[in-house]
Amino acid sequence: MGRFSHISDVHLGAFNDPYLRKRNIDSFIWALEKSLEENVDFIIISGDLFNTPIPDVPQITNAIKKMREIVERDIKIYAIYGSHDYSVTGSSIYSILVAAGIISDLHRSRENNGKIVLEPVVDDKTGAYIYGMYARKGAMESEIFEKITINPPPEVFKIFAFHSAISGISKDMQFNMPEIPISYIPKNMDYYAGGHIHERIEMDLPEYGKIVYPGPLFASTFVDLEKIAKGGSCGFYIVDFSKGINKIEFIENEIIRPELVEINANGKIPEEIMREAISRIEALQLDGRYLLLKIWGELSSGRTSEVDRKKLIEIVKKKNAAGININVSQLTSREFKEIEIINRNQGNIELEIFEKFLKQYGGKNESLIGERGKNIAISLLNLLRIEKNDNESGPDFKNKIINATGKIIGEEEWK
Ligand SMILES: [Mn+2]
Repeated sequence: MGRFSHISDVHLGAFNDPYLRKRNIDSFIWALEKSLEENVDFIIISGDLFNTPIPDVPQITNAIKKMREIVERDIKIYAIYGSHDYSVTGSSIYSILVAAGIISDLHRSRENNGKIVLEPVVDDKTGAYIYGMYARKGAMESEIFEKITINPPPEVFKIFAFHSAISGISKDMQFNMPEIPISYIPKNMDYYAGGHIHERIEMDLPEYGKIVYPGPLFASTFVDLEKIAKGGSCGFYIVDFSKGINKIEFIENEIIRPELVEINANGKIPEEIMREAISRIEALQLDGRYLLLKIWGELSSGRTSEVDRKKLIEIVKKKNAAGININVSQLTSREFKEIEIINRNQGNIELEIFEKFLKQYGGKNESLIGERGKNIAISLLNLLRIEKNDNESGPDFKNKIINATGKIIGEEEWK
């Protein structure tokens, strides 16, 4: 008999807005306390515990303290790297927590004849066999996924933790990231602890088993918040098992339910948008509530910047709202098409450019073309974005970048 919590996509450190940032961290502390109250034997976090490899440290200190408290009560926190936790330079809070013994990283592997054999972590309290497969940015883990093999004894309770979208089952609509074919996923597990997809999915798959994505514990983007505002749920799972699963329960996180105002801007001018936004905000009871304002569509004339966000924020403040988040990422203008480019997601523009460029590239080096070439290009670009830390020496920084470059390109190809 055993019981565990399955938490995913926490994204600690997400949001610039202090109100949302605190709700995000409080959600994690709540989930840990709830797990303690429910007497779980262990906790699994299936990736994206952090929003960036090194989030703002003072902001996350309370979350780390709570994790330590849990571990001191002899409850293990098992986890895998999510696409947001990992840094090619190896500098991440996640890796520090592993080194400090607060997180038990689940990914254990060894190579055998071109295969990658995943080794289990056997939970000492329950005897559960837990396997973990990490994620990398842009689903670069898929190359390794293809080669993994698992040989568990038949009689044990088996969990497979991963942080990837699976084709045909779970699509990453929000970040538009590549998917892993289901054939790469090891069969015959009792529980698949999924992460990465910001959507709650629970399904039984023949030959596999129970596949569960809790979705985000709270939220890390406007889209996540929008889903909650529209009545969607966020939270985590508590699972009871013996030889197989006995019970699965979703614990809903009710920390906030934002109010959503959506304005269709098609064929309107900025003054009309402002008038509509103000009258709709004025009609709301906003005391202590958080407002999401989404303005989308194509303005018939004028610039998107003429939608006066400062003024809207002032109005919402006067109504004692907890805050406001204005989203104009899908607002364009017929007159000023260039604005459309500015509003498009930066990552998508980069991907598009690399894709186009790779099609023109006439080189023979196979590792530099196709998906792999694209992944290498994106990873190198991300690497070059990293700035030197205040306390880091020049040569240390240089070595870190050179080593990471070697890892991205593949050491052999350097020689
Ligand atoms: Mn995530």
